Amino acid sequence: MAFELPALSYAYDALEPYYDRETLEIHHSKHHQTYTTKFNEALQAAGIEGKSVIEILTSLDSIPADKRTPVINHGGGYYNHAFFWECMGPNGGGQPKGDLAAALDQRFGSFDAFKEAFSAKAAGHFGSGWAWLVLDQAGELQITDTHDQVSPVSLGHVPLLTIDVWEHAYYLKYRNARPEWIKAFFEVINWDGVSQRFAQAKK
Ligand code: MN3
Repeated sequence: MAFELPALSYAYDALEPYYDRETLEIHHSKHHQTYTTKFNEALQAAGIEGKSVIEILTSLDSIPADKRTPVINHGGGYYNHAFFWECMGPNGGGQPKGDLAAALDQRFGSFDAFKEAFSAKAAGHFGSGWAWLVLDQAGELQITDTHDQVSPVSLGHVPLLTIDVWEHAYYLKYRNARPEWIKAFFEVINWDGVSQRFAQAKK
């Protein structure tokens, strides 16, 4: 059973003006579709079937070395983008509430301090990649970044929030101004979803 491009839970123009319709449509229907197609090709080449994407990304060592890189690149691209879409929503922005808000305050000092640190990680990432809020193997909140399409699940981390900082994610609207894209991203974060993942991971 081949992987399929996951549908968005909102319309292509639902995140305007922060994330413009044209960028979102191309990002989802072209970029994410290509990762999905090439992920299926990579799995076929490696003789992998019947596994979930999480199972695949957490057992990369079991893939023959000469077949592994396309699975990392396209499997990560498939998973990271599906995760990224869930991090945004039309009624997003603002600040988290409840346990997640308390945990961010405890770990980073305040929501504003978290926002500053996450934004700095995303802005400072060299080249293509992602910035993440994760729970590490010790269950601690960490701000991390990954290169290209490496996924935190392959590192034993539980992802809670991510921003795509590949140029394809923002160049049409924000051109080279990655910090403007990061600022806009905070206006569309679906904090309810982040809180649900945090609660689930803490169980
Ligand atoms: Mn992307």
